[in-house]
Amino acid sequence: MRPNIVDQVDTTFFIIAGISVFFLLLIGIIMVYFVIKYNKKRNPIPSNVTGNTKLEILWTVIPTLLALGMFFSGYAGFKNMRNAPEDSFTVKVIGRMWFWSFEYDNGKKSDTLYVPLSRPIKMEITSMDVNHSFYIPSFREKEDAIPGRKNYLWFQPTALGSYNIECAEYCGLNHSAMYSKVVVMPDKDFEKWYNTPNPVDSLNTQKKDSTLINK
Ligand SMILES: [Cu+2]
Repeated sequence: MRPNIVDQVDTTFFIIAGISVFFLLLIGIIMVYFVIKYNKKRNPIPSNVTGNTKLEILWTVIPTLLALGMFFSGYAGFKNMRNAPEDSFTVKVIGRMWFWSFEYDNGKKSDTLYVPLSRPIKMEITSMDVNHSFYIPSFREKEDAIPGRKNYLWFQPTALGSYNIECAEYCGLNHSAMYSKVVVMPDKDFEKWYNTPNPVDSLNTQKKDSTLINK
């Protein structure tokens, strides 16, 4: 069983945020204390400090270990996120100005990402025009959609429902309206949807809509 990507991303976030807040307080408080303790009035003749080897080793080694810890925590999540399990259900994700579309192995297409609850979902991400970024905040996943290149992400749905998809890379006029949804369905409902032929091209309708917005 693979570790949960959401947990991995959140853990890394809290480790980094926790260390940052700790040092913000530690350094801030010590700084204020020293400003008061060593002000000119109390120390008319400043002492001549030339160096402290022990202290310098300490403030090199500790931050190095902390930074390595942050890196490995982030890298573990990154590696998991980019390597989909073998038995994943694959969907092609295509970014265009300014909407997302999804293509399935059986030729099914949609402008909403429908997925079954029980399968890991592998996304093959590309773009037809400019750079976009495929972002699902609830799943803590984001990946660039680049013309002529395939990028990969995967996720394991854990709850039924509908989650926002956004474009996270400025891609022109209607970038801010480049939204879609992931809909996690019960397996049976998904089977039914998957095996129903496409309705009269829903993508064409959406293309017309986005042309209207541009006028
Ligand atoms: Cu975009």
